[in-house]
Amino acid sequence: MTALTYSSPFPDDFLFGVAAASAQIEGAAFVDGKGESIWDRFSRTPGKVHDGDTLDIACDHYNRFDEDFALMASLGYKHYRLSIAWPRIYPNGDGELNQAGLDFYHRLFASMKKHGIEPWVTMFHWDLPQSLEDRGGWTSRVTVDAFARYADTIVKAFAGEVKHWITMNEIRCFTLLAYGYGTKAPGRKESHKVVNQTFHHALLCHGHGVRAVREFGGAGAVVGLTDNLDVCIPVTETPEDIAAAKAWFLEKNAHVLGAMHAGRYPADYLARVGADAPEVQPGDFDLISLPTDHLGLNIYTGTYVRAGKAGEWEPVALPANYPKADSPWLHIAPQCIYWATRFAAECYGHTALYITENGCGYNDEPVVNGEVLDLHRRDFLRNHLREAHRAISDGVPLKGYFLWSFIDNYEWEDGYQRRFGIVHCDYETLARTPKLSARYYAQVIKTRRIL
Ligand code: GBH
Repeated sequence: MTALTYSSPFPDDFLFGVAAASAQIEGAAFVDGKGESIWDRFSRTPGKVHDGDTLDIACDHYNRFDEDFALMASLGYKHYRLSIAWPRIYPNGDGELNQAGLDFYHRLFASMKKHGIEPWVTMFHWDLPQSLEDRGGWTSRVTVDAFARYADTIVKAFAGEVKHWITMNEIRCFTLLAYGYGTKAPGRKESHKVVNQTFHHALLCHGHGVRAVREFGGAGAVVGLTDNLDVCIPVTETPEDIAAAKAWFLEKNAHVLGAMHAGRYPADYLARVGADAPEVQPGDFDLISLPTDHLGLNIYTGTYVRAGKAGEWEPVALPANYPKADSPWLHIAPQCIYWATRFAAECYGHTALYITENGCGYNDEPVVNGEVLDLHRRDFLRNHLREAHRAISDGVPLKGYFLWSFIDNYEWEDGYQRRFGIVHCDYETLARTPKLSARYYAQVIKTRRIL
């Protein structure tokens, strides 16, 4: 009798990875010439971040990356998504180049290579140089010009070490949440018009990132955006609810993915925002709509949608006791993986999708006898991988999955309290302890099956 396994294997070309970001793990916030970032400033502004936690030390990855990559390799994790800290490269955003910043990442990539780990590099994961914020930040085209130069610099510098590029991480988080709601750095509350303009500038930077890789990335370099698109799940998998959910999806994602795909702002988006539409200069959309090689999706949760009485979509509110992780926004709805990837492929015609983040944050996870028994995270991972597997079986061109996060880290305004890692970080001793979920993931990667 052949042994029964739960799932058929993931396809041979499907890759499993882990993710993190510079500001959240590196520490060394003012070392080797690094400039101040908006998060360095924001975290020191009273009342903005849980417990006033700063990024000064974080996981001290800056000094411990070799040890971290050895641990990654020992667990069989061969793909790692990281980001480059813009203020290490250009401490003031533009102006003088900091060679020590480039040297740090050369050392880091050399260590990854030594340990057989492939880098997937995000150019911008929210740590904007404070000097640019002082000159308008994402509301200003000064930031676009500065980013273009930064992108050119890092792609030229690392073309020999990096083949997989991601331009921006989650546009709406550093635009809408940062300049509209004010919950993320720099914590501003601007008008709809200004916020729409920040989206436009972020899209332009994405375009410059693509351009830079085409010009300087060398043979075999690939590039795409990572978006945290608005995700929905049809309440019932009937043609009516699926059609309603798809209409919701198209509307909610019109200003980022819709615009990139169409090469202009979609008419229904422009009709909705009216006089608050962003100002667009000639040539902007030539950059924004440059063809990309892949699309990264950060998927954590989703909104349930059904067909309304008149046939259009209708969101269904979650009951108060709907299950969630300790992050209040993180309602656990594994089908988000299936529907986000399927709709992204269907609506925008992408041929290579990656889940560039998926994971869950919980607070209390003590190390007991050398173990962290995070069964909630193991279940989360398993249930979301099942939906990824299902998407692939249904023909969705999903090519990889990066788990957020390799290690507990600085969870932005939630500070160090909220732990997303599959490796535990003791913030007193900086000791690393792989959790049960890390060992589970290692077995999945090794067998290429959901165990
Ligand atoms: C990602 O953001 C980030 O890329 C990563 O750095 C982060 O650590 C990780 O996920 C875990 O949070 O204010 O009610 O609109 C996650 C996506 C979307 C989560 C917006 C917080 C705010 C909810 N984020 N959400 S609300």
